[in-house]
Formats: sequence, structure tokens, C-alpha cells
Amino acid sequence: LIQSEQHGAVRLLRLNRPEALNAFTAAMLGQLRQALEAVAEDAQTRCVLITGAGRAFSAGQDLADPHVAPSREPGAAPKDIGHVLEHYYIPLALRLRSLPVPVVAAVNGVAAGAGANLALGCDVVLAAEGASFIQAFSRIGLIPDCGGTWLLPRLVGRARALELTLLGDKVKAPEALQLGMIARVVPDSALLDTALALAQRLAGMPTRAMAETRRAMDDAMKLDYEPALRREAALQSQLGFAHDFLEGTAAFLEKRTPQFKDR
Ligand code: LHQ
Repeated sequence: LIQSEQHGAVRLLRLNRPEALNAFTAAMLGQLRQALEAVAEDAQTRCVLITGAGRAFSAGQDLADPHVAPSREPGAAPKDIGHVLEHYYIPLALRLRSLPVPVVAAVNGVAAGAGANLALGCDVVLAAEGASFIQAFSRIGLIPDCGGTWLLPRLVGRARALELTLLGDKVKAPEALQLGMIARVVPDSALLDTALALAQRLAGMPTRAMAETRRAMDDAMKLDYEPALRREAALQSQLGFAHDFLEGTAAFLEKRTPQFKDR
């Protein structure tokens, strides 16, 4: 359900249930979580790239999965889908956001519901020209989850975030780019190559500084200006004692390519 390929220092994870547009089942979410844990533990991997098999990135939660599908049996107890979020999606969203390596999403087709928001939580989001994002939750009587309520207002502002989530309309990749939801749109046929090249570039950069950059930005979202400056100084202090800073400055002064190692 999750296909894993190693391309040098890049781990490519492909959501692989194309017959159901890569909709997430419990088993698939478990495998994705395991795949991210494996990345966290593998010192050779310095960037993760996530994409989808077939014509979709992911249609979000599989609405037929018995863990969430409301039972139509008379008298059956309703399911608590909050538990599904607690058990499967929240650990996944947190793991993605705390990996020691940068995470690139290559959105190859439609990304709906949890599929959209897991993609938007990645560090650099590329989308194929024909891809799209749908905050499908309102269509089925739910609120945005997997970080949608946190991510979207920060990415596009409250006005557009509410429009997107209340209506649940499809946003095509070029419009998502214009709104500031994603980083780049790529011709469909070039998506994977472009995303892999970008991931390779990130993998050659100082990995620990990449992860700390993400952390500093996420922390700054909760802070005023002065505490954010102090947080930067605290993280910078640690990086200043690390190998990669020594190597980066030495390579600059010696006019050679740096060899970064920290993770
Ligand atoms: C699907 C799905 C799907 C099952 C397409 N499930 N089969 C978290 C935790 C707990 C509870 C609830 O929610 C969450 C978070 C969420 O993610 S909620 C949001 C769940 N996702 C949706 O509501 C999206 C539902 N899908 C769609 O709106 C459409 O399929 C999209 C717009 C994604 C694609 O439309 P089309 O390109 O027209 O494809 P299609 O609708 O014909 O789908 C193709 C097949 O995939 C079809 O099966 P079939 O056997 O008829 O070929 C669909 O039933 C199946 N599929 N999404 N989420």
C-alpha cells in the first residue's frame, strides 16, 4: 500500500492504492507511519519525497473502510471517528512535521480531504499542472482535519481558507500556487523528475539545519517577534557548534563543495 524506493539519499514513498485513488485505509496509514519511522532511523536518507500512484495523489480517508464508515445496521453503535484521527492521522501528521529530514510532496493528481492536508503539511509542495486540492470535508458533514484548520489560514489567510473549506470546491494547481498554498506547479510529465531533482538538491544540503528551519518557523507561528528572535538564537547556538557549520564555512572560504553530515 506504500511503495518505497531509494534514490541515492532520497526515499521516495508512493501512496499505492490507485484503484481507490489512494484513499487511506487503516492498513495503509499504518504502513505510511512505519515508512516514516524507517526514514527517521536511516542515517543514509536525507530527504523524503511523497507522491501517489496512478491518477490521484490521495482521495483522503477511505469512506468505505469499516473503521470509519457509519454502520447502516439498525441499532449499531455509531463510530467515534475522533479515535481514528487520534490513533492514525494525528501521529502521522506529527511525524511528518518532525522528521529529521525535509519532506517534499509531489502532488500528481487530485488530493482530497486528509490527502490534501497531509500534502499541505509537507515542507515543499510541488503539484502537476493537472493536480487539484479539495477540502472535501464539508461535503460529508465534517470539519477540516489533519491540520487543515491550522494550515490553511496560515497559507492563504482566513477569508480564502473559509471559502475553500466551507464550499469544498476543487482548487486546481495553478490557482493553489497563486493563493500561496503550494510552492511550484510543474508540467504533468515532468513532475516526478522535477520533484526528484529538488529532493536530491535538498538531500545534499545541511539536513539538520533544514529540520531546524522547519521547527523554527513552526515555533515562530506561536510567538511574538522578540521571542521568535530569541528562539532563532537558541537554535542557531546549537547549530553553531555542529559539524555542518564548520564544514559550510570552511568550504566557502576554500572555494570547494561542502560535504554535510549532520542529521
Ligand atoms: C473512494 C474515495 C474515498 C473510498 C474515491 N473513499 N473510495 C479522517 C478520519 C476519519 C473520518 C473521516 O475523515 C477523515 C478525513 C478525510 O479525509 S474526510 C474526506 C474523505 N474524502 C472525500 O470525501 C473525497 C471523496 N472522493 C471524491 O470526492 C472523488 O472521488 C474525487 C474528487 C477525489 C475524485 O473524483 P473522480 O476523479 O470523479 O473519481 P471517482 O469519484 O469516480 O473515484 C474513483 C474511484 O475511487 C471510485 O470507485 P469506483 O469503484 O466507482 O471506481 C470511488 O468510489 C473511489 N474513491 N475517493 N475517499
